[in-house]
Amino acid sequence: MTFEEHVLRIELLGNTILPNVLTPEECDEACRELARVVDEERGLPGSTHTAHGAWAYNLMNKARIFERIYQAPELLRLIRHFLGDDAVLSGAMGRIVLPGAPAQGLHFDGSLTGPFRDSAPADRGLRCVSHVFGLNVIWCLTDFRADNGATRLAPGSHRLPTREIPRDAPPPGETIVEAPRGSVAVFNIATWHGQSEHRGTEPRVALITPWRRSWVRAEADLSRMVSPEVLERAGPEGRTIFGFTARPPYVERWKWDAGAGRPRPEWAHLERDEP
Ligand SMILES: O=C(O)CCC(=O)C(=O)O
Repeated sequence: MTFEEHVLRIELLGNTILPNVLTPEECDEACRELARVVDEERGLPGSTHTAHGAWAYNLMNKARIFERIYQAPELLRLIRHFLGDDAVLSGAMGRIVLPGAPAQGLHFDGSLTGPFRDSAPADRGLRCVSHVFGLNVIWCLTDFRADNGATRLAPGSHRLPTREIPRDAPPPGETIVEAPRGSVAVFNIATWHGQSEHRGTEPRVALITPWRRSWVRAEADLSRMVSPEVLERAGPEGRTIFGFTARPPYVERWKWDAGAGRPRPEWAHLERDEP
């Protein structure tokens, strides 16, 4: 599929799938490292481990393989087409879904921190869907199949301003992402989606790395979490990817270097929040 076809799919359906973004060896390595992180964090106070699986967060700091999440040129091109060259990584998560896990309820993203938070009475319960505010990105580290907890999507739902999702039956046209490992599913965060029931026998493993426009609040402030070595390896784009350049100034504007997301060198003594 060409770049233009992926763009059209995201515009019309709300989603697309990029094949072969990771090699089988990279998928194996990412699965191993994610299992290690999950094991290390199991049992920590507040950890997300349940009988049905686990989440892990802030992965760019936890193994070199996870730095691949912002190093795939075809994915970055698509993200920046919809969200701008200053798009910000909004989370660097991993998720293991175990056999037997029930389906996750359909939902849309951005309702906690982002543009679809229900707040003002004057909104009359509607969300703004005229533009793309964010894209969710799901990296299939194992094959995604209809029976193993793959992500289900309601194509076209990204265009609906309503905040209500019908619960009595699957929405018409609901699809399940069926894709070989190494593929990446990209969808508008306004799309109704959720992980499907896992009726298979092996864990379903994914990285989940949403992106936001620079002026939309991210799910996590990665600029305060990224480790200095990881930031250094991300090169000149790193400060944009991790959201430094999206920061509002915390000193007077004329003392602020917007391109770096910190006070100008003359005002470096005012600097705060460096990782
Ligand atoms: O794990 C999945 O398939 C879906 C995860 C999800 O719904 C989300 O990241 O919002």
